[in-house]
Amino acid sequence: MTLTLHHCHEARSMRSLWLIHELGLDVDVIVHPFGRELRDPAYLAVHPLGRVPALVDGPVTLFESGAIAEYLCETYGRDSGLWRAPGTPERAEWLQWLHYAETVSVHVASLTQQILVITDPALQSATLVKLETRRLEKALGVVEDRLDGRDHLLASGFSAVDVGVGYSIHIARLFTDLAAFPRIAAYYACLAERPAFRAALPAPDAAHRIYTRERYFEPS
Ligand SMILES: N[C@@H](CCC(=O)N[C@@H](CS)C(=O)NCC(=O)O)C(=O)O
Repeated sequence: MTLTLHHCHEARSMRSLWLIHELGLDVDVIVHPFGRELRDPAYLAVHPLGRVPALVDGPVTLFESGAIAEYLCETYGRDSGLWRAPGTPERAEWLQWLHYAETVSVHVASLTQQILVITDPALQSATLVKLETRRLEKALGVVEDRLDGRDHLLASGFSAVDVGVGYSIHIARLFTDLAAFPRIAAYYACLAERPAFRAALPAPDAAHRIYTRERYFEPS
């Protein structure tokens, strides 16, 4: 069965796409422009809020990137090394870090909205940008601490949680300087070399990219 993934370039659906590539699964990717088109009634029948990702696997339609990661690992990745099964020693940590990815992403999403989606400077809030940047940096600090003495979030090595959090870092680095997080910077550099990560990136000349600049903050 071929999966169908509803995707916007470098949106949270990149998590699902990267994981699908790590698992070596076939996928039809439907790329949506990031905007009003997502509210098309046909797409609202797939995702009731008109957001991405949404995954269709035969009779199963799923939204929420964390749920999609659990579903893909449980359904297709039991022997992939990316999953930690219930009852195994790292299961609780695996769940925690899989969903911690969203704790990082909510701040990135808020910054995306303030800086890229709200285009009228009169409507942007410098206070909110400062606050969300600080909250993002706090959330990254937890990952930085976790990487003390480890190459990956779990002691046993690369898993789906590195895909989830790795995607969050991929976008977070557009809004804050990873130089302040040397372990994260080294971790991200390794993740970014993975063929599955690279396969999930848009082509440089792709239409409908959300992020077109190298960074959206002033380097200090
Ligand atoms: N918690 C959800 C968040 C989904 C979400 O908000 N996706 C964003 C892209 S990163 C989206 O589709 N935004 C479109 C919009 O809000 O109009 C998940 O992890 O799947």
